[in-house]
Amino acid sequence: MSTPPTPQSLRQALRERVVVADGGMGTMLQDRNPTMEDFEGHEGCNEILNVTRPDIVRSVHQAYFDAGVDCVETNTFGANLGNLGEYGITERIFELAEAGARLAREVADACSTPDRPRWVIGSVGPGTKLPTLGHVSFAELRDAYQRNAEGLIAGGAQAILVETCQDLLQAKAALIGAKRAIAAAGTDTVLIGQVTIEQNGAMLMGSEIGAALTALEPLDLDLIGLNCATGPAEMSEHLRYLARHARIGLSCMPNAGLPVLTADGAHYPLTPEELADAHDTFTREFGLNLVGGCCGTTPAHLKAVVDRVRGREPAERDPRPEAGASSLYQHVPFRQDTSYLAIGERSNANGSKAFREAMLEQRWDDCVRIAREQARDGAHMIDLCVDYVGRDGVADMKELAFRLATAATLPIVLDSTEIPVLEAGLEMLGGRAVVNSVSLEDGTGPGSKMARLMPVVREHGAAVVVMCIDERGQARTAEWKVDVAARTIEELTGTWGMRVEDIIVDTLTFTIGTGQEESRRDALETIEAIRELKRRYPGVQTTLGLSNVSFGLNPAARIVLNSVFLHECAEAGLDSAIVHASKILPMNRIPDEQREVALDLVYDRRRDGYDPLIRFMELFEGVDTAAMKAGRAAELAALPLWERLKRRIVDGELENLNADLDEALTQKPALAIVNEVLLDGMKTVGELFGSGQMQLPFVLQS
Ligand code: THG
Repeated sequence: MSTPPTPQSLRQALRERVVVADGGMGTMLQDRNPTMEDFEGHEGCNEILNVTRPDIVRSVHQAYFDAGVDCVETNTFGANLGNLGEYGITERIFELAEAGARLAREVADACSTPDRPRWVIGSVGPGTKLPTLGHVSFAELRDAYQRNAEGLIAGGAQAILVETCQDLLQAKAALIGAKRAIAAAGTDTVLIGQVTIEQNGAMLMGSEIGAALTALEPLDLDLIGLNCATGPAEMSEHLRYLARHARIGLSCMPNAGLPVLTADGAHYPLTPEELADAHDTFTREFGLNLVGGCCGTTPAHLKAVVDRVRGREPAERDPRPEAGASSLYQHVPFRQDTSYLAIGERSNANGSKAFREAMLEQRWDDCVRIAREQARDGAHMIDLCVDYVGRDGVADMKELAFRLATAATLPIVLDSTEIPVLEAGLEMLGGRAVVNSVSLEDGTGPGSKMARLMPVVREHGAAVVVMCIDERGQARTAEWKVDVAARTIEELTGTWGMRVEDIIVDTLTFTIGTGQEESRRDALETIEAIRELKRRYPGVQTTLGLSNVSFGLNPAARIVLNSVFLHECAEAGLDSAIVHASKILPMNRIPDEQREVALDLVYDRRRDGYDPLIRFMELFEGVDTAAMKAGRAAELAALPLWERLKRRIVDGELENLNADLDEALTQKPALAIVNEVLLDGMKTVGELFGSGQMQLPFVLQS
C-alpha cells in the first residue's frame, strides 16, 4: 500500500487529518520590544508592525513553523473597525490586513516543501464595538469586516478565522463580511468561526454554546470552535456540545490555562505537555479538525501539540443536529418533545391593541414588557410584527428588535410583509431568527418576492415560515395547500439551499366563525393538509396562526374553539402555533358539550336542525371570559374540601389555595395531605398527560 498523497489544500487537509495551528502572538511581539517609532506613535497597535517591522512579525511566524505547526495566524487580530478606530486609522484596515497576510505567506512559502505544505490563517478579531449594545450598526461593521477579509485574501490567506467572538451579532457581521469578500474574490477560502466562552459558561453577552451554534452554523462556515478566556479544561463541556450537535468541523485554541496574577503581570500556568494532553483527549473524544493555542501559549506548547496529535485522522463523529432558532442567550428547538412550540402572538401591532397603542405612542418599554410577558405565559418564541399603515416600519422594527435582542430570552419570529422591515430586524438580532414569511404569491421569477427576500434570509442564516399562498391566492383545500407547500419546499431547498427542517409551513386557516358556506371546511382542510404534509415531509416543521380560526366569535368562545382546534391540529402532527399561550385550555378543562360542539364545528358536522356554529354561539351567548372564570371558580367552591384540593392540582388553580390548605391542616397532618391528596391529584395529571389530553405546560402548572 502506498501512502496517500499529501493534501495540498488546507480545506482537504482539515477533512483528512488534525491540523495544528500556532499559539499566542501578542506576547511574542512584545518580547521583541518594538519602539514607539515602530508603532508610528500608535502605541500597542500591533498591526502597524506589519508595515514598519516585518522582520519582527516574520520571526514570530518562523518560530511557530520551526516548532512544526501546519499553519500560522496572521498578525491582524486588530485590523478592524473597532481597534483601528481607537487610533483613528480605520482607512488602513485593508492595507494592514493585506500586509499581515503577505508576511505570513512569505514565511509559510519558505517553510513549505512538496510533501509538507504550510498554510496561512487570516486572523479576524472581535474589535471593541459590540453591535448588540448599539456601539455600531450591523451594516457598517459588516462592511468594515469585508475590507478586513479582502485584505487577508489579497495577501494570500487560505482561511479566515473570525475569533474571540463575544457578541453573536458581531460574529455574524464578521462572518457575513468575510463571506462577501470570499465570494467577490472567487477563492476557496476556508471560513472558521470561534466564540469565547467565559468562565461562567457563557459568552460575554450571555450566549450559551447552543445559541452560538444555532446562530452561526447556518452561515455555512467550514469550522466552528472555541478560543481564549479559559484553558482547555473549562472548554470541555462546550466542545462536547459542539461535537454532539454541529454538522461542520470543529476547532479549539485555548489559553494556557486561567491566568494567575503575579507581581509582574498575568502568568499562564498550563505546561506544553498539559496542552498536548488536552488536545490529545479532545481530538479523540470530540473529533476536532483544527487545534492550536491562544493567550500564553508559546512555540514550546505548540511543539508538544505537534508531537502528540499532528497527522492523526479526525475521530469520527455522529452529530445529531437539532433544528431550531436562538435568542442571544439560548437555543430553542423547533420540535418540543411533549408539547407544541408556542409562538407568542401578542407583540403584534395588528393583533394586539395594547401593543399597537404602546408602539404608536413610542412607549417602547411597554412594548418590550408585552413581548416578554409571553415567556411567562408559556411561549417558546416571540412573533414580532410592527406593520401598521402609515408608520415607518423599518424605524419601528429597529427600535423593537434592538431592545428585544437583549431583553428577550426567547428567539424572535420576524413577522412582516415588507422585506426592508425583515432585514432591519435581522440586522439587530444576534441569535437565529425566523422570517415570517415567504410564499409563492408572485411566483419565483426575477423580481418576485421570493427572489428578493431569500438572499437576505440566506445571508443571515434565518429559518423561514412558508405561507400556503400561490398566484391563485390563499390555498383553501387540503390538496391545494399541500401542493403549494411542496412546490415552495422544493424551491427553498433546491434554489435556495435551505434545509427542510428549517422550513416551517403554515397551512393557513380562515375563520370558521362566520357561517359563510365557503369557509365551513377551512379548519378541517387545514388539519388534513397538516397530516398529509407531515406524511410527505416528515422533517418539515408546521405552524398556524391559530387565533385566525375564531375571528368574529366572542372572546370566551374563541378560547374554547382555539384550544380544541389546536388539539386536533397537534394530533394531526402540527409542530407549532402562533398563539396567546395562556389562553389555551387543556381538553380536560373544557366542559363536554362545549368541546363536542367545537369539534362538530371544526369538522363541519352539520345535521338536519343542527348547525354546530349556531349551537356553539348559543353556548357562549352572554358568556364573557370573566364569567367563564367565575363559573369555574363557583364549580370549584362547590366541591367537598378533598375533591377541591385534588381539582386544584389537576387544574393548576392557585387562587384561594391558602384558605383551602388552612382548612385541610385542621383535619390532617401535612404529610397525609401530601401523600393522599397531592399524589392522587398528580396521578390523574399523569394519566391525562399520558393519554394526550394535557400538554406539558399544564403539567408544570400542576
Ligand atoms: N400565519 C403566520 N403569521 C401570522 C398569522 C398567520 N401572523 C399574524 C397572525 N396571523 C397571527 N397573530 C395573531 C395575533 C392576534 C390575533 C390573531 C392572530 C388576535 N388578536 C385578538 C383580536 O384581534 O381580536 C386580540 C386583540 C387584542 O388583544 O387587542 O386574535 O396566520 N405565519
